[in-house]
Amino acid sequence: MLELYQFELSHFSEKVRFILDYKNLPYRKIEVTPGIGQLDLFRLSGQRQVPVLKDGDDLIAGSTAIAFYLEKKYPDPAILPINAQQRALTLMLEEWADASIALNGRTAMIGAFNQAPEFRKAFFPNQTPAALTKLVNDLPDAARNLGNLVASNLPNALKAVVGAVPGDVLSAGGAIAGFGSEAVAAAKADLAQNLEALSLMLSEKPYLIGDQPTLADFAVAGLSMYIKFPASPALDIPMGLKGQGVPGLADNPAYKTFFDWRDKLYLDYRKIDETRPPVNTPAEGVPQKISID
Ligand SMILES: N[C@@H](CCC(=O)N[C@@H](CS)C(=O)NCC(=O)O)C(=O)O
Repeated sequence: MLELYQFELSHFSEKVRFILDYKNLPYRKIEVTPGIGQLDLFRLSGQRQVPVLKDGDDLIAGSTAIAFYLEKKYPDPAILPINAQQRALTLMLEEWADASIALNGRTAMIGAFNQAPEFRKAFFPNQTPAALTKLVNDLPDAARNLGNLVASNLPNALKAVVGAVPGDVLSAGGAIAGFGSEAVAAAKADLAQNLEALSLMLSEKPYLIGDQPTLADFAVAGLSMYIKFPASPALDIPMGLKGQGVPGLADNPAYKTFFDWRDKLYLDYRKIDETRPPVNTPAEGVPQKISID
């Protein structure tokens, strides 16, 4: 069976999961632990980022390389159109999604994490001790060292998004360092333009190019994950994150066409992984059902 080395909360991994599901390819997810697990990944693949696909003796790193590999080895159903113009547009949109949507989405989402306490809390799996969530949320201004200590305990969900951990992950104020308000505002402005373009493109047709889904659709849908976390049960992410996203974008009615389109793509093509135990265990203090046979 195919094996996907991934973070559940990685938008590049989501792009690949979409393609695997669309092509009806069963696969086993191998959740890489951010930080330590990436050392093993480096030994395996010569680089430390997810996604990496293992197919027998073949090992492919990077979402685009994986997409092209899958298209060659498992061509039906196709994600690259035959028609030259459509194929060109597909390749162009995929690259644009990888570069613009993915990077700006990450910056804008971390900006929201820094600025909105409720959104910040949603990153913690339900089983995270209340004391730790409180510590991160109430981090005092002069707590740089404490911040780094706490950073090493940040939920894997967040580490996956931030990348390499920790060192200087948290600034003195408890915000993720390196994501200043100007960078965040610029990222949000670029995303607003992208979302407007996508909503216009999708206002009269079901897919970005032609009348079948292509690599462009799966790249855009997957890589827009951080702008608004999909509510789909196909994604095993903390419950509190589902449907949440960057204020001003995720909740903006001007982009409803886009997010409705994405919801439908999830409904039609993403599959629920039945083999993996859910990460969303009940919250602390919530009574749990115990079944006795
Ligand atoms: N160009 C790569 C980008 C992959 C990437 O950025 N992966 C992120 C997760 S979404 C990662 O592994 N981050 C951890 C790190 O950089 O240490 C692709 O298309 O797959």
